[in-house]
Amino acid sequence: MFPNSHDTKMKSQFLSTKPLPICFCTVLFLFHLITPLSGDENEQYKSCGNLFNCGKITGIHYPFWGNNRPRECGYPGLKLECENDTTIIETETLKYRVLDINQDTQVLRITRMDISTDICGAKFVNTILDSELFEYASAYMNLTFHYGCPPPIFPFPNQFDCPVKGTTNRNGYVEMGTLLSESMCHASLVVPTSYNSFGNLKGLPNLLDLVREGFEVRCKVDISACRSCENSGGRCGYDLASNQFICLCQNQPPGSAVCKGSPFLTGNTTQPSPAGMGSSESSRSGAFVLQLHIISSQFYVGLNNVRTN
Ligand SMILES: *[C@@H]1O[C@H](CO)[C@@H](O)[C@H](O)[C@H]1NC(C)=O
Ligand SMILES: *[C@@H]1O[C@H](CO)[C@@H](O)[C@H](O)[C@H]1NC(C)=O
Ligand SMILES: CC(=O)N[C@H]1CO[C@H](CO)[C@@H](O)[C@@H]1O
Repeated sequence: MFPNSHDTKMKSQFLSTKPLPICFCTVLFLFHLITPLSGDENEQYKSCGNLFNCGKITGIHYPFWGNNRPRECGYPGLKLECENDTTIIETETLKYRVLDINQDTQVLRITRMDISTDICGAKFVNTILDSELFEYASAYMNLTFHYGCPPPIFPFPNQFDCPVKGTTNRNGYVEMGTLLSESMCHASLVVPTSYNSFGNLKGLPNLLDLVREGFEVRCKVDISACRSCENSGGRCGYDLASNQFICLCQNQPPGSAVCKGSPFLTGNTTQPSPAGMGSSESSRSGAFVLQLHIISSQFYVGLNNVRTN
């Protein structure tokens, strides 16, 4: 098996010890990598992996937070609440019922809580979007609700009756569009409705039903950095101290735009429980060590052949 020459035998024994230190170092290096960092560094990573679920709205993540998603997991102002399986988002002046969220397009269908719950419980404020956070996502049409109006001279469609503080007039009615002229009524408010659903209705629509169908807004918060972060295996968070997005990586200190990939992880974004993670990773690193063994023994054999020839 070994060459006869005493001389070459000694050489090969000398060479055979060479690949060993490489393997040893690799094992130490891998051991270090698969040992999780201790402490709170992964706390935010963990909690920002929670999804917001409420009634029919499920799987919601950055830039939204709320419920089991702490404040540092979403953009300020995009807090979602859950009440009786109803998702609610609140702005400075109004609460909105969230009917649908499409996280791919960042489009939300919302409706004012106040008027869609109780027409007489409406706050007399116009519906004005926070232009930093939202823009209209599709064509819409304003409806103007008038409250505390004098009795109409002729019957009016979409009339309603509500007591209003400060006047004995209880008549109310809904007008399409935004009223530009002075109204005879005590108060009025403007509510957007989806133009599409408006067009689909035949005859005189129940305008309050239109209000309940909501309107579409697009969240303007830029999530491109978040997408890159998630594609590198990270989770999206928000640094409340510096007021900016941060990429959270498992077992890595925050601060980089994307997570550092390790050569034996074939970068998939879904990372289950830390336990599952560890076991799959150690089996992968085991395979890697084995591969290295094969490579180094091939290297040894090759080298030996060169020497013996
Ligand atoms: C949730 O249900 C409770 C009890 O039925 C009720 O008092 C409350 O107004 C409801 N909230 C919403 C947002 O519907
Ligand atoms: C709807 O009403 C709002 C608030 O009164 C106004 O700012 C907006 O321009 C109106 N939009 C349309 C399409 O009339
Ligand atoms: C093994 C595995 O989980 N593969 C997934 C990696 O991620 C892509 C999408 O990003 C999935 O399509 C694969 O199934």
